[in-house]
Order: sequence, then structure tokens, then C-alpha cells
Amino acid sequence: MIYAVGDLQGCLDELLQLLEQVGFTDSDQLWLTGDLVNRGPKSLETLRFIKSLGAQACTVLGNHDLHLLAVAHDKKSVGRKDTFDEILAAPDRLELMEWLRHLPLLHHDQGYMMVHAGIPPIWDPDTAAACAAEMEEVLQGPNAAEFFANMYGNSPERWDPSLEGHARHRLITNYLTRMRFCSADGTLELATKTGPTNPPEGFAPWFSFDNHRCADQQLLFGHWASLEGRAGRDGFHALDTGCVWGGQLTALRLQDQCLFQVASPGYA
Ligand SMILES: [Mn+2]
Repeated sequence: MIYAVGDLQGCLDELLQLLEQVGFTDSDQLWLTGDLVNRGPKSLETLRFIKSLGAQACTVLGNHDLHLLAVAHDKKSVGRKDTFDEILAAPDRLELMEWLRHLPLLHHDQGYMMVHAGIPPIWDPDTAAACAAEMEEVLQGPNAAEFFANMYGNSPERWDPSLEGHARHRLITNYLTRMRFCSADGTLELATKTGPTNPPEGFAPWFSFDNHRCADQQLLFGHWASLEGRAGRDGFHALDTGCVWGGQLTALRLQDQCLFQVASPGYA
């Protein structure tokens, strides 16, 4: 069986409970929507555990994972709310960071596409996969640190295939790892972090557009806890149910789309 699980953010205890609840075995696979770390209590142990699963786990990178990598590469300082000091001080820090930067931004298998935040409505599955692959090459290549130095920022806002360099890389990364609201032409609105109702004028949740070019796929994503697991549209599976904030950790068993949840006391 394949279990797709939402954002962990250091909530290892809840993950272990969830794996016990579903009866996870060596022949099962664990897919994770990213944001393995930050805000929660056990980021270091979470990374070590997921890494130890080897090929049994498949994780896509989230914005918090990329932020950790930027800090670890000395391209950003630790923020006030960041809870990953223990990773930066760990003896296996370099190994963990090398493993982390080699994770994908998009996973496509068994009729499912998984990303951390979303896919803009103007991208078809091939474009989404190609853009993710392009970023994976940057992250895994010799210029990763230079990318991290230029990763932060909300512009450009709209996709244009002729974009190049840091602007192109920043926008692809913002789509895949930070997006909540956008417009029909793919213009990003990154300032609003509320729930899906009352979107900023001219914008809507990225998955809500009728003509979304990935609407024939089964999409798995995290990042947006205030959706409370409801995208409200068939085939769009919102898996971040706010574990770190005192919600639940959610697993979707892909074979029968059965949901499993573990409640969390909340840490942030
Ligand atoms: Mn996120």
C-alpha cells in the first residue's frame, strides 16, 4: 500500500502513531508532502527517521525544507520562530542536508502527482514535471548555494516560459512550494495566508480554476493547513491538516482513498 501523509513539521510522534494505526509494513510506501521540519518539536529526529526509510519513503520539498537548506548554506539567518537549531548543530548535519537537497519537488506515479503547495492552473502535467525537474537540477548542482541566496522574494508573479535565471527559478519554487492563491493566468498572490474563503480580489485558490490543466490528475498537496483537509474538488487532496498547530496528521491510502488521522496536542 502507499500512504500519502501531510506536513510533518517535526511531529515525529504523530507520524509513528499514524504508521502504527495503518499497520505500516516493510512492503508499504510512505509519500510525504514536504515541510518535514520547523515549528514542531522533533525536526532532527524526523529527518533522520525519513532518511532511514530509504526508498520506502518519497518526499517532495516544502518551503520550510528549502528555508532550512538556505540557512544551512549560510544564505539566510535563523528566524525567530524557526525550531531547527538542533539540526544545524548535529554531527550528521552535512549528510542530512545533502540528502535533503536531493529530494524532488514533484512526484508523479500511479496516476498521482504530489507537490508541496500547488501547480498553477496554466501548467499541464508535462510542464509541471519539467519545471520541477529543472529546479531539482539546480538544487542538486554546484550552484545550489547561489540559488538559495536568490530564493527569497515574491516576484516575478506571473509565469512566462521565456523567464530565465534567478527570476525563473524563484517563480517555479514559489508555485510549487508556497502558492495558495493565484489568478486564472497564473499570477501569484503570496501575501494572503488565510483560509480559502474571502480570497484577495481577482484571485482564488490555485486548485479552484475550472480549466486547471492538471484537473485530469489526482493531485496530492500540503502547505495550506487552514483548508482543514478540504479542497472541495474531486481529485485534489489537501493533506496538511495542521498537525503542528494542534490539528491532525493525515494519511491517505492511495489504493482506496481511505483517510487515517492522528490528533496532535499542538506545538506552535
Ligand atoms: Mn509549507
